[in-house]
Order: sequence, then C-alpha cells, then structure tokens
Amino acid sequence: MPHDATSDRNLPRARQLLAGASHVLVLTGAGVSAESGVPTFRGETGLWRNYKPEDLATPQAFARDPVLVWEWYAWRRGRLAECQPNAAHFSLARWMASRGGVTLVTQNVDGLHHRATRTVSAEVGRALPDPITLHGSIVHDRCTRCDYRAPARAWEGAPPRCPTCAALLRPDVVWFGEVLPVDQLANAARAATAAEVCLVVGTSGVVYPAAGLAYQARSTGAILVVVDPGPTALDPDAEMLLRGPAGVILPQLLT
Ligand code: BJW
Ligand code: ZN
Repeated sequence: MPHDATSDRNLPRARQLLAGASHVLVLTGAGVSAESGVPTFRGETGLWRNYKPEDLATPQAFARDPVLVWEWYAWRRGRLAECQPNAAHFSLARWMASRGGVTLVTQNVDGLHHRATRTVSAEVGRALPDPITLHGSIVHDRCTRCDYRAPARAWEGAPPRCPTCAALLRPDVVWFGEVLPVDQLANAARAATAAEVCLVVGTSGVVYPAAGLAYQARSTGAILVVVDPGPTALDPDAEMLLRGPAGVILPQLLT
C-alpha cells in the first residue's frame, strides 16, 4: 500500500523524538492487526452480516440474542485462529526489549501483542512486561454469573454454559456500557501522564476511555504521533502524522 510522502519526511524526526523520550505511551487499535488478517471494526472488512460492532458488542445485544452474539464471536475466533502477529507487533516488542520506559496499551482483544511479546521474550532470554489490555481477551470465556474464567473452548449447537454454575458463558471482553478493568486502566492513565511521547497506532480514536488516554498524555505534555493509513479522530491534535500501514511504518520508526 503506498503511503503519504509526509510520512517519509516525518519519520526521521519521529525516530529522534522517540529516542530522546524516557517515557513513551504506545496506544494501539485494530489497525495494528489488520496486516495479520484480523478485520478492523469500522472499515468495510469489519462488517459481519451487515451488523455494526455497536449492534453486537453490548450487554443488551447479548441478553436479547445470545446465539447471534456468540455466532459473531465464533466467526471471529475462527478467523483469528489463522492469524499470526505481524511486523508491527514484532517491531514494537523488539523495540521494547531494546530500551526501557515504554508502556504498551492496547484496545485489541486478539492477543497478538502478547504472542509477539512472548516470542521476543524467548529470543532475548528475559520476560518482557505484558501489554496493558483495556478491552479484555477474545480467546477467553467468562461466566455471566460467577467468577469462572478460562481459555475459550470450541462449542457446537447451543452457546456454552459455565461448568461451575451452569449460567451462560460469554467472551471475556469489554462491551459498550461496561467498565474497563480498573487496574489496567489506572496503569494506562499513569503511563499517559508520565509520557513524553504518545505513539498512537491503528485506532480510529472514537472509543472512550481508550481514546482519552491520548488526550490525557497530550494535556500533560506529551507529543502526539499518529500512525495510520487513514484519517482518525486524533489527527487534529497530533503533532505528527505518519500515514501508512503499521507493518510498514513501525519497522522503520522503531529502530
Ligand atoms: C490501520 C491499518 C494498518 C487500517 N495499519 N492502521 C465519552 C464520550 C463519548 C462516549 C463515551 C465516553 N465515555 C464512554 C463512552 C461510551 C462508550 C464509547 O466510547 N462510545 C463511543 C463509540 C461514542 N464507551 C464505553 O462504553 C466503554 N465503557 C465505559 O466507558 O464505561 C464507563 C461508562 C459506561 C457508559 C457510559 C459512560 C461511561 C467501553 C468500550 C468498550 C469497547 N469495546 C469494543 C469491543 C471489544 C470486544 C470485541 O472485540 O468484540 O472494543 S468496541 C471496538 O472499538 C473494540 C475496539 O477495541 C474499539 C476501538 O476500535 P479501533 O481499535 O479504533 O478500531 P477501528 O476499526 O475503529 O479503527 C481501525 C483503525 O485502523 C482505522 O483508523 C484504520 O484507518 C486503521 N488501519 N489498516 C495501521 N494496516
Ligand atoms: Zn458460573
């Protein structure tokens, strides 16, 4: 995919900014996994049977029609099973292994950052910190009644039920109108406040409170750098736009 010429001009400056920053917040969204084959939410590829995520990723949708919502998640889990972390996930993980002071916060539920981090941890022979996950994990289930949580198991026919209390299971993700995991959000907010540079990659920047972290970082002095092939809601506040796919831009930026 071609990218904007301004990216080429901005890249050396952005690289310098990052190298000089002792605290960096990296905030990622669905776009970072697009080149792995994971559909984004708000692009053409994000649509499933003509439903928007706002129609399905809510507790109300699940209460109304758990079969429909489970079918969506089963479809997505099936696609994800074929996907691997891409050059963007790996260059981020390797960059984090090469320096301190970087906090990786993701809205993604696909676990691809974790997988890249684990691979790079094995390469460098030490455990790198896990990314902060704001919206949960699609590869885990949890109970709608008790505190059962476990890796997702395949199911056929009726939606799965809790082995402990027999209530309906649900994907372990955060839906619209639900609160984000308190510790993860607090740690992300702390990193936003400390950041000298906030690098935002592959998010439309329309879902809160995640998008608010970029504004929070900026309001406490961070320089905002956005990497995305398309326009995002954060662009007007960004000091630097790097237009292009994350899998192309990040390996050049994070060296
Ligand atoms: C590439 C690329 C390539 C393409 N390389 N880039 C304040 C103001 C207004 C509203 C609210 C507010 N505070 C709270 C709200 C309500 C709501 C909200 O934000 N609504 C807005 C939509 C208006 N937020 C919530 O309800 C949150 N809860 C909460 O705040 O609790 C307290 C509260 C409740 C109620 C009222 C008030 C307070 C919860 C949000 C949960 C979001 N959940 C989802 C689903 C997760 C589970 C699942 O996966 O099924 O999270 S929705 C979906 O959107 C998912 C994503 O993480 C999230 C963000 O999407 P993302 O990552 O930005 O993807 P896209 O598709 O939008 O963008 C992709 C980008 O990639 C594009 O820019 C492309 O150009 C780019 N791209 N290829 C790089 N190769
Ligand atoms: Zn249960």
